Amino acid sequence: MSSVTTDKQAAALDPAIARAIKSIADETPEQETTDGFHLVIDALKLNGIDTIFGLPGIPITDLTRMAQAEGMRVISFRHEQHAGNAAAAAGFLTQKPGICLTVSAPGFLNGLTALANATTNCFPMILISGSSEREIVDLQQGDYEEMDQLAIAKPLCKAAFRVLHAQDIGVGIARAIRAALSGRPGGVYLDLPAKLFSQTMEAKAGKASLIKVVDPAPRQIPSAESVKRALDLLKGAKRPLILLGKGAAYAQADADIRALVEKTGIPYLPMSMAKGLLPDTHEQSAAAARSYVLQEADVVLLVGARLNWLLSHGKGKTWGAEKGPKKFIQIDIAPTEIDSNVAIEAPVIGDIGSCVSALVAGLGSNWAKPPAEWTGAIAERKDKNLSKMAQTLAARPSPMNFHSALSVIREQVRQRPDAIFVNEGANTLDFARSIVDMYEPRKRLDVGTWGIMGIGMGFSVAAAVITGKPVIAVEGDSAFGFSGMEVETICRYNLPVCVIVFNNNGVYRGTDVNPSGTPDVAPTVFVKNARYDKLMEAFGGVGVHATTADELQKALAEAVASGRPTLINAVIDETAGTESGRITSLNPATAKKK
Ligand code: ADP
Ligand code: TPW
Repeated sequence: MSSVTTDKQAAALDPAIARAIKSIADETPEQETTDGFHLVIDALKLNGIDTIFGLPGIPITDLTRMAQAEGMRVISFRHEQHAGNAAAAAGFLTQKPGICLTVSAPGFLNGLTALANATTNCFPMILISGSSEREIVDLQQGDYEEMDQLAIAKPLCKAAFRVLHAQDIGVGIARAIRAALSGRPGGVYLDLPAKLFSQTMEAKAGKASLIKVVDPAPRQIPSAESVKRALDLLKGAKRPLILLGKGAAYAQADADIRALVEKTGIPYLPMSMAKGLLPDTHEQSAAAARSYVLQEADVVLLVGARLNWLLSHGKGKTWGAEKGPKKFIQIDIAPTEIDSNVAIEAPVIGDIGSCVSALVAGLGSNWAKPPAEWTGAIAERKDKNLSKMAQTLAARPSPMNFHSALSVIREQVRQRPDAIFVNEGANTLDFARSIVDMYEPRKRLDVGTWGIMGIGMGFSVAAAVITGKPVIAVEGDSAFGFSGMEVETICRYNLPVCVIVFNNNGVYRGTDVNPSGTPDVAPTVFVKNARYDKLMEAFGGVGVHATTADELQKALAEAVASGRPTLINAVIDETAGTESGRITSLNPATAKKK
């Protein structure tokens, strides 16, 4: 328990804070007291949270200083959205809520996109923002950075709380942790008005007011009937398929999932952030025959994956609708997810670990693996597609295209399967997802459910800070621009992050022309031949300008081996991409033409 009267701590602080602390202490000389600042820090530490991602300013600058003095890791960003994204990624990787700390109104709003995105992705995080005085905000009297933050945050996250009294900080943080982690994980907003931080209370009572959250994500055992229903359906399938989503990656039930796949012998498809739960080179992976298995499967077992737009809502041509309806089994912790898009024949509600192990236990010794006709047909398509892909990857065009650049990165990831792979862009994302194999769980972080640009540097910082492993961030040049300034953060903390910018001079491509003839360039076009590598050099990192696959390979290998912050400006043919990558059909103009 920290206390405002501890001399050692006071000495570690800025002299101004130390003076303030001393004056508070002088007022109550006999009693050891604590304050709002320390209660927040102690409550987080009590719950095993040792890292804060944030950006200082009134009223939380001192909180970041004190947290550091109290032994917490404080990672300070250049923009709150990236601190928020880092917190979300930390939540996904660790099953502990990632903490993002911001100032009021504008800082809060900057963090809010990340909070909403975390909630959409089912990642646990807590956005803690300082806020103005309630009395002034509620009467709209124009306080410094006035905003009713709690009201604004509420519809965009899983839960939102405000703490007004120091003695309630323990409860506030406990509720935030529980809300973020229990059931379907998500983002939580915690509003801490400036006045709260300087409130004092007796240290012993303060300590007693804190709560160590017990079992914040309790196992949720599926009902025996639901497991039986699912197994019966799976047993009767002629062309079964398992679909693994990022919920399965989050759940850290890796051994159970592997057992389910291998004992059933059922082919599986990983969604992008579930890649590596089993190595992408696994013989049961049907990723290289994706369209075939989605169309042909008769029974599909979804494990922590939603039938949202990323899976064409479970219907239509992608799912071979003309060949008759499919039957779905869905494992999810959120009962209301079931039937959200199509009828689910066999819902299995519970945590993935419990559900999957119950299914495995129910397989019995005489489980019949899927018919060879099905697995053989998949293998045939896979072989054909993989050998076609191998040919494309072997080509060395000049300038580089997405494939030749990614073939080099694919090889590096094969050599360092423990590296974290961060990925955003349109073509850069779509091609990397299918070309770069992942070998270990939770090594791929990307644009997620929204397909949002701007996660790149925040996710990279979190991945490096949390795991200490090399990070390889493969970024479209547009995508990189959303968080590019955080290369300074990467340099400041000397993180082992290698950013590779696929520079094709624009959004999707660099070839659009302004049809009007006025001097402005087209909306999708950037400054040609930009040198993103110089940005990393500006902060003391390594910048490399790579125009060939060999140059890219050498620079990447050096970056991974040295662990030095590196940015490789990989020059990609500006004609190589397609509009919106693989989701061209979602563009209104394209859709109308169809
Ligand atoms: P993807 O985009 O990879 O298809 P989604 O984000 O759509 O994955 O789906 C993840 C699903 O996993 C969500 O419906 C969520 O409720 C579920 N989920 C998350 N964690 C768990 C867990 N521990 N146990 C069961 N389901 C979970
Ligand atoms: C927050 C819309 C989707 S993909 C993309 C944008 C702007 C960039 C594509 O160009 P990039 O990649 O990165 O150069 P590439 O490989 O095709 O050359 N704002 C937000 N999120 C999204 N998704 C967009 C805009 C978009």
